[in-house]
Amino acid sequence: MLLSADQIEQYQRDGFVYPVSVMSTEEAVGLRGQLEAYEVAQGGRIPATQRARAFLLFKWLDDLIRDPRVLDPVEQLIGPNILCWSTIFWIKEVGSNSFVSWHQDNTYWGLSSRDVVTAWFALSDASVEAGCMRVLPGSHRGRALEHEDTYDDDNLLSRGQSIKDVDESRAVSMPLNAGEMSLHNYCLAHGSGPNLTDDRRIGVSMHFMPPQTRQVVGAWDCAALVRGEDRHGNFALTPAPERDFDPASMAFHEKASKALRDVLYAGAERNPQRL
Ligand SMILES: O=C(O)CCC(=O)C(=O)O
Repeated sequence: MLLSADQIEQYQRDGFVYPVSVMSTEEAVGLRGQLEAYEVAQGGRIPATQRARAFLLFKWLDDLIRDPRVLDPVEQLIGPNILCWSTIFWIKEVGSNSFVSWHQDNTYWGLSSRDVVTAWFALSDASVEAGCMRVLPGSHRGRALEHEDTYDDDNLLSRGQSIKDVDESRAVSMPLNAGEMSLHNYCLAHGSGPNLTDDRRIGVSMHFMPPQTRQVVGAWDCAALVRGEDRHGNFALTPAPERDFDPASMAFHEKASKALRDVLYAGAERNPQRL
């Protein structure tokens, strides 16, 4: 579904737009089922080392980052040539205290562009009670806010990075039903509270950027070319898995995950290996 002119204007002004319908609840439940079947088969929750860049591991996730229902609205925001830099699973278990502190992703990702879009796709209902994402409208247009690393055990972020002073009275919640996504600029301040429901809250974020973007922190980085062409060559292009745990893309995932950790933990005092 394409964004309306009003939605595009809202994204530019406020830094986010939601809900954007991607697929039916049934189809999203099917994707959740594939993730959970894998968890059952390997005897536990998805390991931290497979939270990021798992489009190199799961065919269904590689299909999702290339799905026109995801990319058509993204193209309206950043143009026809699109790289997917990473994906991250965000899972809040029932009864856990998992949360995401207020943060701006451009502070940690080492990317040169301000035009990076996060599509956060709901694999389960992400209601206010389930701890859906909250955003601070317009914060993507200002300066980078000061963060501190907290390393809080319940924080799903790599180093528990947290913006020091946030005026929460200005925050907007972005509840989603399974099968919907939100789109936000990665410079936007965002976070989320714990899941108070009796179902897991499962989302996957997909990070899209124009190919002229450069990695300015890491020595080597990679991305999937998901639409159009890349005339810049700033990122090694990732292979697309032909099936789940395709050996070629699995080997690439190992290298790609290490490169991501090198960027996310650059200058950090600790590395709690959350990704
Ligand atoms: O899943 C959440 O609640 C937060 C996700 C997030 O921080 C992100 O997608 O950048």
